[in-house]
Amino acid sequence: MSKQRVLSGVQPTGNLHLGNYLGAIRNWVEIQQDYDSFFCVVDLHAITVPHNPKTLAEDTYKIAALYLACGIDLQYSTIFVQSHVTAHSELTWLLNCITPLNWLERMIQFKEKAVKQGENVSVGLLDYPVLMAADILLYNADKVPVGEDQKQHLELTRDIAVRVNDKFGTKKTPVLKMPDPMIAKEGARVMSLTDGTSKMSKSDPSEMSRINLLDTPDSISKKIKRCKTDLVKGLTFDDSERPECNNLLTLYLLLSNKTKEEVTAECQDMGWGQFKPLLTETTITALKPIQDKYYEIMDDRGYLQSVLREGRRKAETVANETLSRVKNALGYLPLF
Ligand code: AQP
Repeated sequence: MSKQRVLSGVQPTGNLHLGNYLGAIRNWVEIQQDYDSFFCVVDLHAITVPHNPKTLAEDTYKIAALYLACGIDLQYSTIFVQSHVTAHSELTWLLNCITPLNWLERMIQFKEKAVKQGENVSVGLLDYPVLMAADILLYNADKVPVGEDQKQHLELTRDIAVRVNDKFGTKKTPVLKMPDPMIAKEGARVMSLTDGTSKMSKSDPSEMSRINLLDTPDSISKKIKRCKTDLVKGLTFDDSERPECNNLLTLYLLLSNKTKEEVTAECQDMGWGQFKPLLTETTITALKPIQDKYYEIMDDRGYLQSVLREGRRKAETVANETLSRVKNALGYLPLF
């Protein structure tokens, strides 16, 4: 029996942080052997907010190198750049014409990001979820491993697929495959170091709010030393009054690969003065091998390019087939 397919991606905007790693990439690494896995650098998404054309290409290389450094294995997975496969843009247009505007206007991420953009908010930002739907549906993905913040976009993808299938397919021959979200129990929502009630995010103006995968030991140590805590004695998970405590313990659990029971037993009587150095050491140790491998890969640009060239070839084969199927279903005059 052939393997189910997985598709996911990260935007080349800014530095990857522990939220991107623990909420997404680390889970990809864990499941990749069991699926036919496609991971893309979603550079078309990166220009839905103002971007710097001087750094976009380099940032794209960086994310691809980080995928490899985090453990994405080419034996099981395909890594490619979204804009290298033009079917993403073309399917987005077709889906745009089928998606009701009010479905997009109620997306939480759009509302949150639009507020920050003011008058300059682009049509692209509103359309972000349709592009994401195209990404997923092009690859007939069965599963989409993402953090909790992308759940609503996944639901929209499913709604779009249902609409296309109802309008242009039949029960026996649906045009598009229905994908399911795959959201990890722990790490699905890593929170900011400066506010345990908002998610760790690349666009937070404060560097102190996140730990980046490429942060130096010094910087990691400084950020954890200054992160927000509370005055309660002892450390506990799942206390809604202590979001920072829950977040920091969860980070420790994930980065040390210990169970919740083990972390509870180890940390329940600790104070912050004892726990913070422990979390610092654990974070530095967990990130070191990723950082070493990353710099090695970034130094070999020829290798990185060959990975992305081969990835594009594989991705294009699948994506173009789906695009043709959709165009046929919509009644387009085929090429002759
Ligand atoms: N804090 C988080 N906790 C868990 N998962 C997270 N993800 C992002 N933040 C967290 C997951 O990372 C994947 C890639 O995200 P992205 O780069 O495509 O875009 P994003 O969600 O917009 O990332 P940021 O850091 O949150 O950027 P901004 O600040 O622009 O909003 C996704 O699977 C996401 O769920």
